[in-house]
Amino acid sequence: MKNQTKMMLVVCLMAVSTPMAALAAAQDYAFEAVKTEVRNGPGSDIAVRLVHKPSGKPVEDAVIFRTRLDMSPENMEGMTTKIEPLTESEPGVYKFRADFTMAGGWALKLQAKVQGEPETVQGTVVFTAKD
Ligand SMILES: [Cu+2]
Repeated sequence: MKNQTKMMLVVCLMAVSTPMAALAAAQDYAFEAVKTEVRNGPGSDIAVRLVHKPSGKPVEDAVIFRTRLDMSPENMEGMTTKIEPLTESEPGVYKFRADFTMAGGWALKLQAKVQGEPETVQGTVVFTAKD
């Protein structure tokens, strides 16, 4: 009787936790700015760190397949600029070269594939371009 109760509990927990786990997976990762304040102007280097939140560890070898840099933090969502990826400088740190055209807040929106994670990992990192 006791074992059966335990079994039921395990089955119930699995039923409850499985969809949650699937949802949580991509959210277990966060992009953050290495340095929030960056130089305004063309050819400005910026860097983001990809972190696995539960372990706090940097995530290496992620494939960042889509980026968009726009001024949505300043209510200028339509104002975008060119950004090109540079090589991963240290494990989990991804560098880019951006052509900032205005001082102020810029949002870098990223989509990435992480090894062992079937879902697309998404993130937004806000930088402040200063003259
Ligand atoms: Cu602007």
